[in-house]
Amino acid sequence: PFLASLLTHPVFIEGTCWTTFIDDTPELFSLIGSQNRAQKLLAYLGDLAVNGSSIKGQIGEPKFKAEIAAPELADHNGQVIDTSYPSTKGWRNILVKEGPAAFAKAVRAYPGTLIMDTTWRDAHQSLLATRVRTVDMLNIAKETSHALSNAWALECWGGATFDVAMRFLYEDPWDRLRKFRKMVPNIPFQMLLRGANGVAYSSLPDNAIYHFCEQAKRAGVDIFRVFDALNDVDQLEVGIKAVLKAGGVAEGTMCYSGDMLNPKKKYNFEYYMSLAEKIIGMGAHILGIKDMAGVLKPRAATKLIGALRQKYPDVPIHVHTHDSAGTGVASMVACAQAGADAVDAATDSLSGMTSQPSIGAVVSSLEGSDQDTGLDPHQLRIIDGYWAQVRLLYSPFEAGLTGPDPEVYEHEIPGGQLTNLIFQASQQGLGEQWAQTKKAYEQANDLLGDIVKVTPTSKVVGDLAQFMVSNKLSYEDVLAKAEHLDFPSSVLEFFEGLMGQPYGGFPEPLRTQALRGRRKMDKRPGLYLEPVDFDKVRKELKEKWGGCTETDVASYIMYPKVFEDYKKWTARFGDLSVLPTRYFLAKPEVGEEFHVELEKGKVLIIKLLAVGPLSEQTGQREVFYEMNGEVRQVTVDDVH
Ligand code: 3PY
Ligand code: ZN
Repeated sequence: PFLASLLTHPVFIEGTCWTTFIDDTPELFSLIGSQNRAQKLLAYLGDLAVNGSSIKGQIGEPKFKAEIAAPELADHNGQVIDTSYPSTKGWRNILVKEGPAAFAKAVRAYPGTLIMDTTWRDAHQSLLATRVRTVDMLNIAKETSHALSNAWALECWGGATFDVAMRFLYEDPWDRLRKFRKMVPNIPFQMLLRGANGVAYSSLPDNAIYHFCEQAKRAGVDIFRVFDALNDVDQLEVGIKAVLKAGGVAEGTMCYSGDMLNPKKKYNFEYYMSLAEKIIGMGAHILGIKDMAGVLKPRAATKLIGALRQKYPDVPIHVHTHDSAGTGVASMVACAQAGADAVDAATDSLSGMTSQPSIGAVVSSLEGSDQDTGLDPHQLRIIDGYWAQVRLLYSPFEAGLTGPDPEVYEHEIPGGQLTNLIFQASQQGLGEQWAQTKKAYEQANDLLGDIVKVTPTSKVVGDLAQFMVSNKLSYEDVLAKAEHLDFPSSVLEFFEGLMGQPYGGFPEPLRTQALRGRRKMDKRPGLYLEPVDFDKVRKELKEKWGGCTETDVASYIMYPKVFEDYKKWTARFGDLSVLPTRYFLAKPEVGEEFHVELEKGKVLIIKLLAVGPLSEQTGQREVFYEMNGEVRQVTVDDVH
């Protein structure tokens, strides 16, 4: 069947590019060896039944064990909406037909404020350690394509999701993106690109960024939010140019830090206005403002967005925030009223605190005003009913957030990192430790020169803060003992210039004392890096894994070790992205039946029958499953 499908496939007949054909048509390959896939799946299920979950960061089992069904979508009059097919209405139509400049013009001309829904990326990155799996988004994708058809975009890719998909969920991020695209053809997809770092934690050679953006555009990304963690315009420019070359919509973004209205703070109104001018000058289609910590208060938002709106009447403005302090809705409403074209929000059940503000709250706040979002709150609530259940399914990854933290105005910890640090502190017994970490973070930031903090520079500040807490070092101690301290490697990399140049320069003499003779780069790191030899990478991957696609090449260049581990895992257990999350994270009850759709029309009905006793000789156990009516046995090493 594989050969027949291949030989009759129109792209094959036309004889167009082979490598991208493989990337774009993975379903052909899934026809091979479903028997083999079932066996590998059984190996995973057996291991899970004996040894428990090996997913990093998981504590306990999901709270929610029932099946989660996609809800029936209906409009505010109760009229049922047919979701057997995705919607065909949406802003992506303009983009596809007329290109990025026409899209920018159309959204600028739209009288209301558009919403970007971040549920599929930043919301779960900020609340659930980025652990939400492809299948749980696909299961609500068609309904989402209808309910959010007037959305600016779905943010669904990039940032930490690329790394985490491979590293912890054993999923191919490109496969995720292609599947989303098929289910949601109408709403633009947005990704987060860390400028010259791509989706990695430090700079890559420029040609790697160009190659990555080309692949991402081809696989389904429409809008690229490009930022640099130090607002270093040279670093930003690499990303913006790569997006423009790939034909994507470039959302050139400035990261908002501090408090623009506080005269004692470093980043003032003039700083942002001048940065915006440079970003727009680079040819960005959209101006993004990224408030990664949620410190853009409503009054500052009104002043900044108002001034930008006046100065750049033709450039769409898109604002991102986090709700850490609890002021997210007020700030997004202020942005909308001051002239922003789009603001970010997340489905209610995955909103608030370190995530984005609630979509229901933002939409309702703007409803009926000149800034109406054109979204139906009723439909949004139906979609959220699904997410409320999914959140419980991911309860093993909850950080234990209990309420807003207005202290964020002091410590300025970005949303995603705040969750992470709270989680780490709670593992060590919260209380005193957490209060100290927050204080140390503030001091570490001052020591480093009050830098913009977002991946990867936020990690530098976080690492220095933890270093200070664990070594009981005060601000003054660090300055006095700098020449003798073994600073965390991320701090040294920052001082070397590997993350770009901070505004106002590096703090001296701390930089020189910490580096002790290590190199100091004073230009963007990409200028010091050898370009990637793509043919060499392709050859290496082919030799090692018997074949490779162009997106494998991109994954490997971004994360060589993570990619290799992912390949080893899938060689052992197969592609588990199809396994429902409940059975990916925990074993079923004995006798509980569940279904796995290996590929369209190929469903396995599975039941755990028994876990056998431990063999003293081999240290193994036999696990018995029923698969489509046949008893299957798997031998598993008991690692306890
Ligand atoms: C990322 O880079 O992953 C971020 O979400 C930054 O805010
Ligand atoms: Zn964010």
